[in-house]
Amino acid sequence: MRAYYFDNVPGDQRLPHDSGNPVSDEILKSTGVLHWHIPTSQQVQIEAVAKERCYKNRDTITITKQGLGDLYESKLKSFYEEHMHEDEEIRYILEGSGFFDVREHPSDSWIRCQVDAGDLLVLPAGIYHRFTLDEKNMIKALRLFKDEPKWTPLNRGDATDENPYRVDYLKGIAVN
Ligand code: KMT
Ligand code: NI
Repeated sequence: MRAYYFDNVPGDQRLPHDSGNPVSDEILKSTGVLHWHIPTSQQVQIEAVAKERCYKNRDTITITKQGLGDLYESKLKSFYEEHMHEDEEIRYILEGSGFFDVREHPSDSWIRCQVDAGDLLVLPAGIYHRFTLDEKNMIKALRLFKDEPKWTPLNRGDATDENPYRVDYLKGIAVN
């Protein structure tokens, strides 16, 4: 997985938008984002991570025009709206590629995480983020979750800024 600062240039969200400034693992770690690379030929290794981190449930999502049908445009739009969740967002990429953008605090810069098959990405509860396909327009991912899925995206705004999971997230990164 490669991470870099988003260039903030207006235009197609599917383009790389690479500012040329890489984001080190240390910086990424300070945001609470975790990542591993587990080749899809060794997918059984996911079980160890799932067990250790208590990921009990899972499903797969295929984001293509065909896979999502009538929901395609609306889903893509909502994935790219800045939001947070009250639980971790855990994705293991099985095929294809895409970009997860996470907000750095307090700079408010976007960090773009470019994911490919074999990347396992964990976004902590409370982090502001968004997702887009890239120009290849295809990603298939395993979505893991701890208990019942808490999918509800809470879009950024004054009320969400005060959400207890957001407040806890900010407290957690302050001590890192
Ligand atoms: C999400 O929550 O943003 C998604 O499930 C889309 C990305 S999954 C590769
Ligand atoms: Ni999300």
